[in-house]
Amino acid sequence: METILNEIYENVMNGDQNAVPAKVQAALTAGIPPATILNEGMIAAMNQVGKLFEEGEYFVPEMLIAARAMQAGLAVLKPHLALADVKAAGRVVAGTVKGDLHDIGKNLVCMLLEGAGFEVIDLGTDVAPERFVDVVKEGKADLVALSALLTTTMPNMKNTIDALTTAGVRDQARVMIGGAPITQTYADQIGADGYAPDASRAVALAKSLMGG
Ligand code: B12
Repeated sequence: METILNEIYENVMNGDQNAVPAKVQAALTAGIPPATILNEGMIAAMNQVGKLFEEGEYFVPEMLIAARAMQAGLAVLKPHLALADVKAAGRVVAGTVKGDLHDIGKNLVCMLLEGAGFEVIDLGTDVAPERFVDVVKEGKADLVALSALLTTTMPNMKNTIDALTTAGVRDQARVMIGGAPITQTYADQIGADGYAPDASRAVALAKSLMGG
């Protein structure tokens, strides 16, 4: 088990887009739990990539190819993260806020929410506040899930909440936020309804915000 997880870790770090899906499949076949593959193989590798970037050893291209390798692996993992036959638990509109292109964490949150029975409208990355407002106005979402990975784009979470308030629809949906630089303190500061540090706790949070 250790060996194959180490291989996944190395392959994500090195951005080996061809090796990662095959290794993830091999790990699943070997009976390693999907959450272990995700956390100990893939997310651990992305954290190391971030560290190397900070230390000046990796540059944007290396981050990008590591991200692509991770996404290739996630595609294999996805059906195994989702639970079958669960009924809709609520409707979520999700997106990475304006100015921010990071989507791996947001995609994972969406995958696990879907797996838990939520209906998810994923607006993608670089999403302007007005686009979230439109979906809420149309009555298509009970929850708004905002992701930000950059300290410079975090204020767009507050801008989105403010836009919901200005549009008079703030009370129609609960807002949950997350992403590496986000904290509970920040969530409280900007008037979000909840924060979660990872995708599985995002699901628990979403359920509790739905009153479940
Ligand atoms: C991959 C990556 C990239 C890729 C993104 C590809 C993609 N498709 O996403 C690329 C190469 C494009 C990129 C670009 C940049 N990046 Co970058 N990137 C990363 C890296 C290495 C990994 C991020 C990641 O995917 N992590 C894995 C996922 C699973 O974790 P996660 O996103 O945190 O999500 C989890 C939780 O946070 C939570 N969560 C996430 N969203 C939500 C939402 C809700 C509602 C909830 C409840 C929970 C939740 O659940 C998730 C699953 O557990 C991080 C380093 C790091 N440690 O974060 C740097 C990092 C975020 N990047 C950084 C920087 C500086 C940049 C650039 C500015 C670099 C540049 N000079 O151009 C650009 C900005 C581009 C832009 N406008 O967005 C810095 C940010 C520093 C800062 N303080 O702001 C970091 C921290 C690297 C570093 N250590 O310096 N990056």
